[in-house]
Order: sequence, then structure tokens, then C-alpha cells
Amino acid sequence: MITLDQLISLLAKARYVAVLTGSGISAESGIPTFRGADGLWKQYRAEDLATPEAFRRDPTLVWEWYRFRRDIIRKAEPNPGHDALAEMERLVPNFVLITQNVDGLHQRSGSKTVIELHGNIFIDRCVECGREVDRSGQPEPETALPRCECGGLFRPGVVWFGEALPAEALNRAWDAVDQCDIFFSIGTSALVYPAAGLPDMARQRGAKVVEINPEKTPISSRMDLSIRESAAHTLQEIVAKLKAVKAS
Ligand code: BV8
Ligand code: ZN
Repeated sequence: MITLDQLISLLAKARYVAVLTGSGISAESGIPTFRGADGLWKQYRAEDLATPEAFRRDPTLVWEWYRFRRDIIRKAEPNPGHDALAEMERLVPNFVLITQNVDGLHQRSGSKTVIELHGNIFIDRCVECGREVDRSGQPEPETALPRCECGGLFRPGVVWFGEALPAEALNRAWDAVDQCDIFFSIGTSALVYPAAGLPDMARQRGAKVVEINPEKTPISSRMDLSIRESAAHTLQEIVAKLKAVKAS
């Protein structure tokens, strides 16, 4: 176990910091989490809709869900938790932000080294030819079923349950886990694998592991420090203390 003050002095000396985030860090931007009370959409759960089977069975319904989420995300702003992580990246020699989120808010708040394990909700990908189109700067196409020039159906460019994570992203995440001195797990229920296995891997490779989550998770008891608070103000406090130590 370590105290918050011990964490700050470790951070001030850290060579390499890795962070894993989940939907909880975007909760304070008004984006519903997956498994929280607001995690339902109509009578569906993410596990029912974020699957290749659901898309095969009813692509229109799945697109309706992704368009609904894209609209919320377009109207959302990064929150002080995102901003604090972008600031922390500038304060430590090596920093990697591994996210399960598909909302792109880390990049919008200025984080440079972001690994999107589960893809990005604004990318459309053709199921036939694989062509990708970034919809982030555009209004939603009216058509219920967007199609590629080749005639193939577009699908959201995210990783669904039962689908492999992008190999390049996963390898970069494993590399960060191998090298980091400190690993943060922030705003994730630590239920979805292989992302949920990263904090334990970091601990087994000798990193200090820190969790920030108002609720207990299956990994909380194995953390060196588990902070039962929300991300935004906790990260702001950690970065403020880190800057104070570095300035002294
Ligand atoms: C794969 C993208 C194999 C789409 C997502 C049994 C055991 C182990 C594994 C499995 C199993 N059965 C099935 C599996 C595999 C499965 C899995 O892990 N299932 C779970 C449910 C058991 N995994 C997969 O299918 C993965 N692929 O294994 O492939 C393979 C290999 C080779 C070849 C072929 C196949 C793919 C997983 C990716 C699925 N895609 N999303 C989209 O977004 O639409 S997952 C989805 O859940 C999101 O990405 C989300 O990020 C992710 C995890 O959820 P969280 O981010 O943690 O969000 P959650 O709501 O759960 O929790 C929020 C937390 O925040 C809470 O703890 C809350 O307390 C906290 N919080 C709230 N407010 C705040 C806060 N924290 C801080 N501050 C706050 N203010
Ligand atoms: Zn195509």
C-alpha cells in the first residue's frame, strides 16, 4: 500500500507513467457509462448491441444506437479529468494513455500519446473493402444505413464483443505495461478483457498500480492505492501536487 503523498513523490521521480481509462472518466462530460444506472439505452444493454451478431441481425438498430451516442459526444466537452491527464503527460518523461473509450475526448483535451484499444466511434468502416471515413467533423448522414462507394455497408469503427482488438494498439499497450513505473486504472469497472488485465500485468512487472473510481472493482484489492473518488477533481489534485513538488 502507498499513501497519496508517497504516490506524488513516486510520480515526481517516475521515468514512465501508463494510464488506462474507461467510460468513467467521460462521465463528468455528461457521457453515460456502460454499466452505470444510465448505462441502458431504451431496453438494451451495450452487450446486446456492441456485437457483430446484433449488426448482422439489425444494422439499422445498431446504427441508431451509435448515432445517438455520437450526438451526445459531439455536444460533450473534455472535463478537468481529461485535461489533468493531458497536463500529466507534459510533466513526466514518458507517458502513454491507453483508453477503452471510443469518444475521442482525450485527444480533444490535448493528450498526444493515446492508444484506442476499442477503436473510435466517429470512424465508419466498410464491411466489404475496409475503407475508413472519419465522421467527427461532419453532421450525421441522414441515411439509416450508410454505404461505401463500393456498395458495402459501413459499420462503426469500434471493437465489438467477440472481436479481436487492433493488434498494433494492443502491442503498444503491452509495451507500456512492461516499461512503466506507475500504472493508473481510471474510471473503468475492470470487467472487459483484455483491457481489464492490464493493471494486473503492470503490477506483476513491478509497477506501482493506482485506481481512481468512486466504486470498488474486482481489481481494487490488488492496487497499491485505490482512491474511492471521482476522476476529475482527484486528477486535478494529483497534478497540482506534482507541479508543486517539481517546482520545489
Ligand atoms: C475479445 C467498444 C477475443 C464498442 C467495447 C469471460 C471472461 C473473460 C472475457 C470474456 C468472457 N466472456 C467474453 C469475454 C470476452 C469479452 C469480455 O471481456 N466480456 C466481458 C463483458 C466479460 N471481451 C471481448 O469480447 C473483447 N474481445 O476478447 O476477443 C478474440 C481474440 C482473437 C480473435 C477473435 C476474438 C472485445 C472487448 C471490447 C468490446 N467493446 N466497446 C462501443 O463502445 O460501442 S467494451 C465497452 O466496455 C467499452 O469499450 C467500455 O470502455 C468497456 C469497459 O467498460 P468501462 O469503460 O469500464 O465502463 P463501465 O460502465 O463498465 O464502468 C465505468 C466505471 O467508471 C465504473 O466502475 C464507475 O464506478 C466508474 N465511474 C463512474 N463515474 C466516475 C467513475 N470513475 C471515475 N470518475 C467518475 N466520475
Ligand atoms: Zn467499401
